Amino acid sequence: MEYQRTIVVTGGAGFIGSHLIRLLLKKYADYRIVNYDLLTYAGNLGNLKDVENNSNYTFVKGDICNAEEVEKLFTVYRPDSFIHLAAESHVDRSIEDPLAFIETNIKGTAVLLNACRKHWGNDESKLFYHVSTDEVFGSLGDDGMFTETTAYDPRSPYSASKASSDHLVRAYHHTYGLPIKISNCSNNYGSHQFPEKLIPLMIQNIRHNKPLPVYGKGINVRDWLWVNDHADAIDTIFHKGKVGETYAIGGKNEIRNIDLVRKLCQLVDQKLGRETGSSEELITFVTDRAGHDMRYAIDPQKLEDELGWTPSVTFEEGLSHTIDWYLANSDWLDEVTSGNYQEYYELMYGSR
Ligand code: NAD
Ligand code: TDX
Repeated sequence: MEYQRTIVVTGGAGFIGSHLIRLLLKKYADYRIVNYDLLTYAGNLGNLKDVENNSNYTFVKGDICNAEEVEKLFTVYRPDSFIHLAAESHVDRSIEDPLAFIETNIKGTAVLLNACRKHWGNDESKLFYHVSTDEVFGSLGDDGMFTETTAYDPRSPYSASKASSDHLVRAYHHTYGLPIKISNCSNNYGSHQFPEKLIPLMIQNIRHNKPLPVYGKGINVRDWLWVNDHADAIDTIFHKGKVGETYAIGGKNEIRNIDLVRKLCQLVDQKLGRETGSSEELITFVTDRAGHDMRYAIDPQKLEDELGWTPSVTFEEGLSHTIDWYLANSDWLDEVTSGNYQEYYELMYGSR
């Protein structure tokens, strides 16, 4: 079959990547989607079981840091676009092991950019779409929101590595004319998220009546977006966004961590038929994250005004779907929290 486009999604076996691939396969029957993923602890092909036999979907196991493997990808599939999500994505891990983040997030992005530059030059029918985070902008006080023009001020090894990768992507556009787009999104939540991140970790611990570790006083604020709405925004920007531009993605949905954890306790209790809010007794305030950013908030006005994107669900709806998924897929949760996860948990929380 002649495909209209061949898109390589890097990190497609991860949380956001698997949702994006599902959306692209559903909407674009004439696209070939190549999922290029190293299957680290965060990658899980089980996230894509429902689409793995789709004729226009291919999985290739490979490392974005390996230039020879990336070259082979070009020889075999001749992609016209990359949507680049592969990364080390967890802030706490970046505090333990910063070099892994520099290797994957900076070098890996540079290897991909170099290959795209070599094969595409400045051909405007091609596209390198880089998926990034609002954490590159640093930390907000009580007021204000991040926009596309906010100055970079990354403060964790994770966000510094993502900021560096964003700069490289812009540098390849400016210097070599490589067609690029970048988006910076706020915190995502939804199904298939590895339970090192706040929401699935809390759901898993509530299920098992384990302590709920809230960092510091729990007053840090995050701005949450349902992962399917992020995938939809990426699709919108990929197709309608302007080359060379950046788009901020967020759902205008700020909440303090402690309020979110209490909400999760209430909802999970209700859904499990327990006394509502009884799990709040499990909340345990633990030593704060080093360098913990206080507040993130994204202003998505450019994306809404110029490209007509808006989130499809409220936080209440998204959170309810999300909890339902984890409770209905407790095997998934128990499987990904067996093995190495136990060591990770002990390292992060054992003596906290
Ligand atoms: P994730 O940790 O769930 O998935 C990362 C994926 O990348 C995994 O499948 C992993 O196997 C793969 N990977 C890691 N190293 C690789 C390598 N060297 N080569 C090939 N594949 C490799 O991450 P996520 O939460 O889905 O985030 C995806 C992207 O979106 C990241 O770039 C992240 O910075 C960005 N982002 C995430 C959020 C969020 O809230 N999760 C918000 C904004 C932006
Ligand atoms: O056990 C916990 N207790 C706790 O209080 C964990 C895991 C987190 N927290 C706090 C830290 C943060 O203030 O909850 C908040 C959310 O933490 P994470 O889920 O680790 O997300 P965050 O650090 O905000 O980063 C996320 O959003 C931006 C993603 O991990 C990044 O990949 C993304 O770029």
